[in-house]
Amino acid sequence: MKQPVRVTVTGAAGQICYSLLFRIASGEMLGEDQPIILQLLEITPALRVLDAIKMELDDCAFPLLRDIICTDDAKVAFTGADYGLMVGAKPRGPGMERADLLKDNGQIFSSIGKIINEVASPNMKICVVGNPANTNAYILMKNAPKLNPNNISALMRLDHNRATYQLAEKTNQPMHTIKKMTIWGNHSTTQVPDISHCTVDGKKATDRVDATWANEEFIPKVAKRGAEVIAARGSSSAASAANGVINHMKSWVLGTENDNWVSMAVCSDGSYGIQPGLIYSFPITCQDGEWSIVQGLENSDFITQKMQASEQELKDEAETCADLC
Ligand code: NAX
Repeated sequence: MKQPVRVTVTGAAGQICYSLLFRIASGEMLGEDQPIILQLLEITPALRVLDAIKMELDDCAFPLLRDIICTDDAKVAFTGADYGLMVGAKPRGPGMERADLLKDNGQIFSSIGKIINEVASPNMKICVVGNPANTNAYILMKNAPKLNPNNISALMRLDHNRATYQLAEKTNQPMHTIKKMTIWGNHSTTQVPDISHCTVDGKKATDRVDATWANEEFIPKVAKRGAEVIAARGSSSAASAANGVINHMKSWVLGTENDNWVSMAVCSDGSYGIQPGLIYSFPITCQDGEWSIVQGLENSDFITQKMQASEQELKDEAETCADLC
């Protein structure tokens, strides 16, 4: 049996975590041979609810779960952590745009970044979920200079999975036959779901669907799916977001399939002309715990313009939160 790893999860008493924690503890994220210690962070008023979640985790008798630490002290939560899942933040409510959240949530990520810089291992792998996820990851990165920037990512896998479902439904093919889906950019309505390089059952997706559907229906449907769920549910996506986190971390740690890639927001190295240092979503392959941006894809002018618009939004968000960085 491997040595246990420490997984820190913030916002642990919230909606997403009510699904996420149980799936981590069951071994779905890091593998069925990987024992886990959960280090759960919440704000003080939510500690009572967090206790109840601990009781339920205990009552599952998960064989891999070695310990659960519940705390409102971020220093305790991040000490010794191997993985950090940053879910804790205010969720977007009905009629609220992500930009509205920037001020409140940016503050959380700036103070958590400073604490991580002080107590965490520079090798801790981080996935930021709390919105606006890319810019929160950017703020965290700027406040934690000891951390390797390549270990800081933001969640785009929910968008990637939403896009995969839409294409599978349109082509009437099973989900596993869809490969090489890409989401470029920001986790916002400027994101660029792109089927240009996709295959469906080994054939080019662009031969199976027409460009009007891809450009005028598919892109806005995926980009606005979060708002559609909020309108129907009264609160933001939870179980599907938790599933995205599980998929994101599993791909990163255990690797991607040979003939496929995933979408992750990572620190740009200038690939595809995107400003270095922005946390931008690219097509990504992973091996031995390291990610690489898929290189050499030819993008149409239509997609390139949209990629640049999403990049501009991230530049603007970075500008807005300059005082937090
Ligand atoms: P909830 O409000 O149910 O849970 C958030 C939890 O975070 C609460 O329990 C709250 O007490 C806690 N919290 C607040 N400040 C904290 C702090 N400083 N330290 C630790 N914990 C803190 O929201 P939930 O539905 O779980 O969503 C969490 C975040 O994920 C939101 O920002 C939401 O917008 C974002 N999402 C991101 C998605 C993505 O794909 N990147 C999709 C789903 C979701 O919209």
